Formats: sequence, structure tokens, C-alpha cells
Amino acid sequence: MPDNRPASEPPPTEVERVKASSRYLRGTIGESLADRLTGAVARPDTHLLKFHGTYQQDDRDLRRERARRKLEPAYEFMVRIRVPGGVMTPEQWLAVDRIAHASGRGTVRLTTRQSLQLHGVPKWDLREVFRAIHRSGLTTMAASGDVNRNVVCAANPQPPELHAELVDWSRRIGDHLTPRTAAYHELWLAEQPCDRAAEDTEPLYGPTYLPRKFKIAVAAPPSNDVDVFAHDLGLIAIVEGGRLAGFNVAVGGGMGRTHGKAETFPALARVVGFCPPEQVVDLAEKALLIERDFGDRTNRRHARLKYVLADRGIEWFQDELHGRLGRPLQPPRPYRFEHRADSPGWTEGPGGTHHLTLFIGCGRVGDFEEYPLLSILCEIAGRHGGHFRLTPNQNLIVAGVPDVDRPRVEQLVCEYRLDDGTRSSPVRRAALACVALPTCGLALAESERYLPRLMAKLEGILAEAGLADEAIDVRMSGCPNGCSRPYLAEIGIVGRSAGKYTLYLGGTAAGERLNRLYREKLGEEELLEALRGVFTRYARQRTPGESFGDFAVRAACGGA
Ligand code: SRM
Ligand code: SF4
Repeated sequence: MPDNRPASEPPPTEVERVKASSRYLRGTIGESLADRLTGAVARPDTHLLKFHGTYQQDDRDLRRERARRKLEPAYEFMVRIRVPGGVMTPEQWLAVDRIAHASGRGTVRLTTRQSLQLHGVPKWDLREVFRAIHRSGLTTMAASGDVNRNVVCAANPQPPELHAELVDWSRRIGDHLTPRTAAYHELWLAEQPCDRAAEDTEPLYGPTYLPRKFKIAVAAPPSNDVDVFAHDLGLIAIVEGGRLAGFNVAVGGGMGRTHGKAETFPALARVVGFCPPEQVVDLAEKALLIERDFGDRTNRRHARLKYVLADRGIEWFQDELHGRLGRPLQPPRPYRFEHRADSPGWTEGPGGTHHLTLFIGCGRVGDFEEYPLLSILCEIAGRHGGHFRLTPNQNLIVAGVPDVDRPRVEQLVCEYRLDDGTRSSPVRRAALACVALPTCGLALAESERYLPRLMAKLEGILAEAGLADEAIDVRMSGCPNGCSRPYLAEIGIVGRSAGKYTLYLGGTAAGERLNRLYREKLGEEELLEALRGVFTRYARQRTPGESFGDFAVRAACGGA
């Protein structure tokens, strides 16, 4: 890349240089895949592969032993499958199950953004895995990388008829913002090797794509299940007279921060206006282009849209957006969020159908000892004529069950105790944990593997304080990147180092306030002790109807 910058300007990051010389995301991925001497790919290709929906990882449980034996790390790949609006067919579920067993660790991870992840795929299997995903009608393209990601959508809105319309808008936005490069087809799907880089263009993104990832969510009040304020662009559906009138537009949300670096911070998206449905695709494009043109390409920790807004101001952003749209947004319309947790059990769907929301602990679906969850879900998929919905709370909805089929699904639910979620404590049902160890290369501490154990202890101290029935939300992340959106939780627990966590308190149950730092570097005993203290005070001193998050801000964290 020619370097015409003034000497005072910092250089573009390594990732920017790799993108620029990648010929629209090709790089040397073909050569890396063909290299049988290592389970890894060349370093520049690790950056490019993310755009194709896969991350190079290594099994961190095996790192030390492999190093002792002078072996290379146990390289494997995480494959992320985009599921627009979280809606998939039972056939697609069965296809993903087959792939997970043939090439992965035999489990499927439901993510906080309505995607699926397969872990443990060897490099040699990637091409076949991508082809099988493509044959099922899903894709991994742009599931990650510096592009617009899977557009998430309210999983179970009211009225239920609204869902199809919101998913349709989510899909249209997602399709419009999908990269156009032929690299994906050439590398993974084509029968014969080919390279059409010379003819390629990226009309929206250009050759260096975005400075950083871009995330969009569509919410349907009163539920904020998508955590709309955690997104670069949040769209809040406004229903008037029973019809979708349009969307309130919120910009500049994000969670990631770095311990000890005050210049990195989580931010809530801010509502800047309203737009009618037919303008929403254009609006999403223009917001993304502002990030493309003004995001910081010299520092990836300062590159998200939230930092553009922090540096230039919300008025600047509005002027820029209005200029690009050729018109101002309308003033925002009234809306009210009341909650964001899923409610396990049956709800009514459109046209006399029914939806069954199943609680999936930490989003991990597998065949566990005494609980063959993946097999049971496959059995349901094999007989289900409706569809599946992934929720942003890492749960699964068996959706569109007609009256006649409901008894059969109910029988399976009873037989296999699938409704255990309905009976588990409210605090456990609302909890989220990110993946963390052993696959996530950025994890500083455990999360998914640890939260269930910690939860049992938390349930104990909640019961001691007489709070067993309170639905306080707890979110754990293995590092400050915040993949479980912990800074929006009433209790956020964020990994600091092995066995040590930072404790944040004071989010709201509807996800409209960031929580605050309460205590740092806590081991398990200290963490439980700190929470026992706050729970006891909450039980004694809360005002009528006061939520735990509100109490924590008022009393525990030093007043609002
Ligand atoms: Fe995330 C990076 C997992 C949702 C903020 N995230 C990662 C990686 C890919 C680690 C890496 O870069 O090597 C993790 C892979 C772990 C593994 O082994 O599977 C990972 N993120 C996840 C998932 C699977 C968590 C989960 O348990 O569900 C979620 C997948 C979403 C999806 O389907 O696309 C996931 N990540 C989120 C969210 C939540 C959201 O978007 O609603 C956030 C916070 C919101 C945000 O983006 O600000 C999030 N992930 C990050 C960040 C920090 C980004 C930042 O701006 O600072 C990173 C690190 C990075 O990008 O450099 C990251
Ligand atoms: Fe990994 Fe950190 Fe995200 Fe957890 S929060 S999945 S540890 S990057």
C-alpha cells in the first residue's frame, strides 16, 4: 500500500495493510489451506479468514503439554454461521448437527448475536464444512471481520405477526451490506481453482473494507432482547395502529474495553431520530459508510463507531448522516422497553401456531451425560414443520408449531425434561456467559465452563438473603471485550486473570444503563462475599419495587 501520510500521522495497522494487499480477501488463503505441514495458516491469512467466517484458534487446555513435547499448538478453527434474524429451518439445524459431528467438537454454540458456532474444525476440513453449510442454504461469509455482521432481530415480538416483517427488514439490510467479493466462492465453493480478483469490486466497502466490525440490531419494544443499545446501529421498531410505522434510530453503542486503558470504554447507542421502513436500508448503508470513512484505521482499539462519535460529537454525526441521506431524520417517536430476558415455555405465534422457548444453558448444545440435548433437538427438528429461532440470549425457540403437532412436541419435552429451564431459578435463566476457555484466544479467565458452578453458589446466597425468586441478571465474560454484554447487566462479572474477576453492578433489566465498577480482581470467595453483602443490603433496604440494578446504583455504587 503506498504510504502518502504526513510523517506525524501514525501508520495504518497490520490488519489494514493485510486487507489492502489481499485482493479482496484472497491473500494466500489457498496456499495456507494446501500446506499439510502445519495445522495453522499464514499470519496474514488469520486476519482474512475472519471475513470468511472462521477464526484460527488452538486448544488452550493443551498448550502447555504440547509445548513441553515440542509440538505446535493444537490448531483448530472456529466456524461462525450467520443466521439472519436468527431464523433457520429444521433441515438447516440437522445439517449443522451433521457437520458438528463430522468435523467439529460435536457441539453447537448458540451465540449472543443469533449465530451458530462450531468449534474444533481442523484446517483440512474447512472447505468441506463451508460447502456443507452453503448446501444447507446458510453461509459463514461476513459472519466476522471488518464488515457488517449478522443483523440481529427481536426473537419473539408482540404482536407475533410483527416477527416476519422485522426479519424481512433485517435480511434486506444484511443482504445489502454483504461484501461482493468473489473470493468466498473461489476459495471454498468452486470446483476448479480460479482467481477473478482482477474483475472484482466492492462498491460499498472498497478494498480495505471497514476499519472495524459493524453491528446492527432490530428491537421490538417492550422487549429489548437484542440489547439494541450495544450496537453500532440500533433500530427500534415503532408500531402505530397495529402497523410497523418505522424505526427509531440509535447509533454508537459497543461493549469492548481493555483493562487499564481508560481511553477504551463501553458506550450506549444514542437515539438520533426516526425513519420509515422504506428508508431503513439506505440509512444503514449511510451509517456504515460514516464508519468506513471516519473510523480510526491506525488503532483497532479506537476504531469502532462509538469512538468516532466520542471524538467528533453526536451533532457532527447527525449532520454527516443527514447530508449523506439528503434529508434529516424525523424526530424520534415514543417507545418503552420493559425487559429483555426470554421466557421459557409456550407462547402464542401467528395464525394459531405456538412457540416453545427452550432455555439452553450458556448457549451450548451438545449430548451431555444424562442429557442428550443435541440429539433431542434433532429429533424435534426431524418432525417439526415450523422453524427454529435463535435468541440473542443464547436460547432456542421451536417456532410455528401448529395445534395438531403441539401434543407430540410436548411429549418429547416431558420425556426428555426439556422444560427444566422453566423450573430453574430466575437468576440462572437470565444469565449469559461468553465462550472463553478453552477456545477463545483472548480469554483471561473462564466463563462458559465456570458460570454454571458459580451460579449454584449464587443461588445459595440469594436464597439466604430471601431473594431466591428475584430475576437479577448476571452476565459473565472471560475478558473485557464483553461478548456477553456484561456492562449492561445488573451484575457484570468480567475476567481479569486466571480465577480473578472484576465486578460491575447497576445495569437495568431492560438494558438501558451501563453498570459501574464495584470491585476489582476478585477470586471466587471474594466475589461471593461482595455479592452476599450487597444482596443482604438489597433485601433489607430496597424501596418498594426497586430493582437490584437500581438499588446497586443508589446504595452500593455510590448514588446515581
Ligand atoms: Fe465477541 C472477539 C465470541 C458477541 C465483542 N468474540 C471475539 C472472539 C472471536 C475472539 C477473537 O477475536 O479471537 C470470540 C470467539 C470465542 C470462541 O472461542 O468462540 C468471540 N462474541 C463471541 C460470541 C460467540 C460470544 C457468545 O458466547 O455468544 C458472540 C458471537 C456473536 C456472533 O454471533 O457474531 C460474541 N462480541 C460479542 C458481543 C455482543 C454483541 O455484539 O451483541 C460483543 C460486544 C458488543 C461489541 O461488539 O462491542 C463482542 N468480541 C467482542 C470484541 C470487542 C470488540 C471491541 O470493539 O472492542 C472482541 C475482540 C475484537 O474484536 O478484537 C471479540
Ligand atoms: Fe473471548 Fe473475551 Fe469474548 Fe469471552 S469476552 S468470548 S473471553 S473475547
